[in-house]
Amino acid sequence: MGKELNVGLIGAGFMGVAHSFGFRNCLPVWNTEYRPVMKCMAALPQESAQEIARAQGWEEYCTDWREMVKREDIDLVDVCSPNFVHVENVLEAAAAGKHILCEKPMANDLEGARTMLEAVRKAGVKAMCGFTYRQVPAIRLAREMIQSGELGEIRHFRGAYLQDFIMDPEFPLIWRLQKEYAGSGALGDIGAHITDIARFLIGEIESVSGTLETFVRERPKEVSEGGTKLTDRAGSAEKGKVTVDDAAVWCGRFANGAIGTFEATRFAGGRKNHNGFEINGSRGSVAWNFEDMNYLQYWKDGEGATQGFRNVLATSDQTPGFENWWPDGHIIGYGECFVNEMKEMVDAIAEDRDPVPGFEDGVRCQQVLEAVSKSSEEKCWMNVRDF
Ligand code: SOE
Repeated sequence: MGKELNVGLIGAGFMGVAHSFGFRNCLPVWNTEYRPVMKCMAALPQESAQEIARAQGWEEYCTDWREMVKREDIDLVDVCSPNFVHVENVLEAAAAGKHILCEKPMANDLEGARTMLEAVRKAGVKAMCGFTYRQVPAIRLAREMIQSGELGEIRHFRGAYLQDFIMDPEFPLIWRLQKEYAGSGALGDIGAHITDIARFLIGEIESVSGTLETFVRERPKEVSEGGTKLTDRAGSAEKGKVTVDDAAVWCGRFANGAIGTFEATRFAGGRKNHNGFEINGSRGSVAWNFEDMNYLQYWKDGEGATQGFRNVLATSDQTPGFENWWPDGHIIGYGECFVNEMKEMVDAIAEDRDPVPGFEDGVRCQQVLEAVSKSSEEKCWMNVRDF
C-alpha cells in the first residue's frame, strides 16, 4: 500500500459533494500510488453540512477551516467554497505548506488569482485549478487529434456554455448573483470553463471583444440554508440587486491564427448544462457537447458521397482518461470527471510535478475573463496580455 495523503476539503455545497465523489473513487479506479484519505470536511455550521460530511465519507467534520488547514495531519487542501473565500483559503493553506486544489474561477478578480499563484510558488506546494471538463475523455481525445495535426490548421473555435436555472425572475439572489461573492456571473462561472477548454484545445487567446448583459436586475433575497442542488433555493418577499452578468458573449483571436466565438448564459431556456464546442480545421472538424459527453463528433475531409460527421464513442482503453474505467463502450458521466481530476492531483503530488491544469492556467483564464468584462464596459477590443 502506497503512502496516505490526507485531504481536508472546504465547503459542503454542490462542488464539495462532487469532489468527495472524486476522492472516494480515485484509488479504486486508478490504483493511484498515494491513497487519498478523506480526513476532514470543513463547512459553515449548518445542520445539513455535518450530515453531508458524514454521508460523503469524511472521517471528521469541522466548522473552522482555518484550524483545519493548519493541522499537521492534513497534506492537501481542497477549496470548494464560494469564490470570494478562495483567496483567503489558498493563502492560509499555502502558508501552512499544504498542496492545494482550488475550484474555478480561481478568485473574484485577476489580482486575487495572481496573489494565489504567487503564494503557492513561494510555498513550493503543488496547486491545481478545478477545470473539470479537461478530464472528459472525449475532450482529451480531441486534443490529441488537434495536436497530432489530424484536423490540419485550426481555424474556428465555437464554444457555448448554456444553462437556464435562473431564468425565473423569482429565483432568489444566491451568492452566485452577487459580485462581492462571485466576482462575475455567467462569465466567471461557466464562461471560465469554455475559456479553459479553448486554451486546452487551441492555445492562448490573444484578444477579445465582448458584451455582458443582466436581464433580471432585482431578485428576492435568499432565505434557504444552502445545500447541494443549485435549484433548490428559497427567496423572501424582500428584493435585492443582481450585481453580475446573466449572460456574456464574446469573440476572440488565438495566438495560432484561429478565431473563436464564445457564449455563456444562464438564460438559455431548456438548456440545463449544455457545454459544447465545435472546432473546424483545414482537414477536419470535431464537435462535442457535455450532455452527450462520451461522444466526439468527427468530420474529416475527402469522404465522398458518404461524407459527414460521425459519432465516435470515446470510451475505449485507448481513449485518454478512460483507460482504467469500464470495458469499451461502458460510458461514464459527470462524477467520473472528478475522479479523473483527483487522480491528476494525487499523481502530481506522488510524482513531485505540477498538476495540470495548474494555477497558472487559472490566472490565464481569469485574464481572458477580465479582458472580456473590460471590453464590454469600453465597447472595444482588448489585448489579453494587457491584463
Ligand atoms: C453552476 O453554474 C455550475 O455548477 C458551475 O459552477 C460548474 O462549474 C459547472 O460545471 C456546472 O454548473
